[in-house]
Amino acid sequence: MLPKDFRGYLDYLEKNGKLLRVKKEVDVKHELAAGIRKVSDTDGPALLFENIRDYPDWRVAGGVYATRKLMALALETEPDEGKLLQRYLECGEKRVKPKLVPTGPVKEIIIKGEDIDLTKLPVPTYNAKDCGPYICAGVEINKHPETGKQNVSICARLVLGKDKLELVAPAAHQTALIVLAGEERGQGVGVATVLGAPPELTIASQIKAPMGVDETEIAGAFRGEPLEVVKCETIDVEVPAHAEVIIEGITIPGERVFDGPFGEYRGDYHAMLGGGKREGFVTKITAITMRKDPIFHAILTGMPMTENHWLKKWAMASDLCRLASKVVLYPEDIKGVNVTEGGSTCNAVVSIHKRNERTPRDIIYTLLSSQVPIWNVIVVDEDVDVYDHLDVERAWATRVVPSRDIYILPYPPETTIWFAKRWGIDATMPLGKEREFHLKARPPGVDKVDYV
Ligand SMILES: [Mn+2]
Repeated sequence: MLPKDFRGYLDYLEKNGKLLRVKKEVDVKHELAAGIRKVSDTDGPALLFENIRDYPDWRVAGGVYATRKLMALALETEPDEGKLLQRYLECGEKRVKPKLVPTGPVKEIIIKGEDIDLTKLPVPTYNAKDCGPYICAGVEINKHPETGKQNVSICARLVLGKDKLELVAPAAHQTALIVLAGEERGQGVGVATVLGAPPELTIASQIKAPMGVDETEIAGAFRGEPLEVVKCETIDVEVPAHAEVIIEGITIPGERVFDGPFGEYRGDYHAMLGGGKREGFVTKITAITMRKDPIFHAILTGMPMTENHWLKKWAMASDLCRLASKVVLYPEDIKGVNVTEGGSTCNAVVSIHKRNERTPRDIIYTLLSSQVPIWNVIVVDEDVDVYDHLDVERAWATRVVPSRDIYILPYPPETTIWFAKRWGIDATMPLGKEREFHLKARPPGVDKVDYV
């Protein structure tokens, strides 16, 4: 079982040779992010920055989930695509309720009222054109004002001043629905931002569980025992007792801010409303609680692959696998699902055992119409390895008749370009006699060659 707290987890990474302590002084503006970018591109290790310019009391961890191997350590499995997906498929269905404890290390320091000052936190500015410092590794926990059910997600949060944070929650996301449900009643909604969360909570936050499911229960499933939680000081939310920092805040009903540019997971600065700007909610910070020698957590996004993409990859693939399984008569006909690394988590490949010609179309429409934010789906036959980019490309290069096999979903009226990018490719072989012409040509007996 993994250590209970984030710093214990960093020690565990160090013991496994996957953590580098950085003694060199770095600036929160661009320099932290540059280090995380480098290890994201060179297969690790994770970084613990111990010397942050102007923030002597802080350390900053980054790149903690920046590679497949680091993800495998956090998920307690091997860095094998199939095994990683299997962990998500299993744990995503299980629920282990959190355990409320009276207090925990995250309450060692409690800051309230006039003493709250977000500028005292080492919040990084990441990509070159970003408009300001963003908290990106915060796991956001809030409660639906009607049902009282908690929701867990990760939202980008631009620092707007000493005691104000933006909350970026796109309209269709559960967090936005919860904030809007509060506004309908004229109420703010309490939002806790967890920094240095136990790994299983960060991982579980990326699963698109149905509205009303508290993802701290999925975190418990990944952990194999309940997540220990404490009550917040100023809002009705329960947060991990062993986190590094909790920022408590309340949304201000009706108040909005436009942010951007911000380097997003698609690898560009485009915001959802276009023009490089997007609308976000605003929260007033009501308390900050933290450990005595706190570790700030930074997560980089931008060009794939970063930890943002790794954290989403199998969470999304497992959600898509469940959806695709419902399209076919035999769930085992879904042979593989991959959210591809070059696609910035916008593209998926699904391999199937095809029994009739309409199944690829049905899978394409189902997945593209779901809550999982993907733009393109390629369906391939079971002889294609969804994790092998060469194999997938060969399938769509050789098995597709464009006028027949490309599906473009209609552009919904009165929407942004975001929702227009929905299309799919049926790259499966036609059933029947033609099939033999498309089989992979290989000489027999390659496995018996013993002279080389
Ligand atoms: Mn949710």
